[in-house]
Amino acid sequence: MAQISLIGAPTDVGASLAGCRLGPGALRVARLASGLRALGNDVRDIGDVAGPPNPRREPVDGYKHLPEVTAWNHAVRDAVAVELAEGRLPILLGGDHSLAIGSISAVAAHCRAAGKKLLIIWVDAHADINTNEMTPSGNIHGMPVACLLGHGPAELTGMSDQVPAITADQIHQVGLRSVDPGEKRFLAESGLAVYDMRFLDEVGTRRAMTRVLASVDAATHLHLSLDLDFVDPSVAPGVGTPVVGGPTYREAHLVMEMIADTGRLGSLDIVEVNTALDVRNATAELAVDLVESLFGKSTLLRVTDLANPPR
Ligand code: HAR
Ligand code: MN
Ligand code: MN
Ligand code: MN
Repeated sequence: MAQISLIGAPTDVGASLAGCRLGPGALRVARLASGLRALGNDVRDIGDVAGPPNPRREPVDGYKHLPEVTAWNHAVRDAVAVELAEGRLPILLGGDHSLAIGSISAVAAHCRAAGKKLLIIWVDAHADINTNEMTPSGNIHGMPVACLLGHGPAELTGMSDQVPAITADQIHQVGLRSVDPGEKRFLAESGLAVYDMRFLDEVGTRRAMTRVLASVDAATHLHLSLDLDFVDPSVAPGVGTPVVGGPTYREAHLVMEMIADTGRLGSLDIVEVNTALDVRNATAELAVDLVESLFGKSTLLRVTDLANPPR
């Protein structure tokens, strides 16, 4: 059981298409809070943080909406830091994936202060490791991993208590199938652990996740950054940048279930749910289903339930 805080960040300033600014509302309508409460968690919804509207301008120096992305990330960073300091487990409701800069910057600072070992599982169709020189779009939701590793504008790389906020060995990426040419080079050079779709196909989701989670121990704080475009678009249509060839409903659930089994989840981002492109809120409902599995929902009693079986 966890003390969970929901933090909404209704913005799409980092994305190409408008619409994921409605993500927090869609996740609430899909009953995220009550789903988590039904699993025995204490859930506090702190509401939405505030930030500037989407100016819909062209990129400047390779960055679209840098001042606006910076403002939203400051708000997210501060809100996540407050909840972590109170011993709670923050769930960021995005919003686009650029918000992971603020959220993970807060988590990284918290882990250093608390002497915890941080491992980030970045579950996504995309690598999100572009820089302003490599980006094909200028969209900052394609850049958060680079910023967290210290490659980006000072406004975004300097959001934690140190630069870089994290090192490459602290992040494992799962589900990638759309990686830009510059990103491929960057990934190879940085030595970041990538479990792409081919790897998941050849090795299988279970064995891949066993490797992803191999270093997790009692001192580990796991942060899951869950971009809903990770899941195949036939299951998750409500995302701004869908890519065919993703995990099925069940494969995505197994990823969540195996993370749940570690008992080490400390923070979570749920991002890129675009209601304007969704079908009857299916992608928000999928997100809630996945999060329930992430917090231990299972078909059968688990070993950990047996000491205290539910009635
Ligand atoms: N790689 C492309 C770009 O940088 C597309 C990035 C899309 N990003 C997200 N988040 N939806 O993963 O523009
Ligand atoms: Mn992403
Ligand atoms: Mn993505
Ligand atoms: Mn449901």
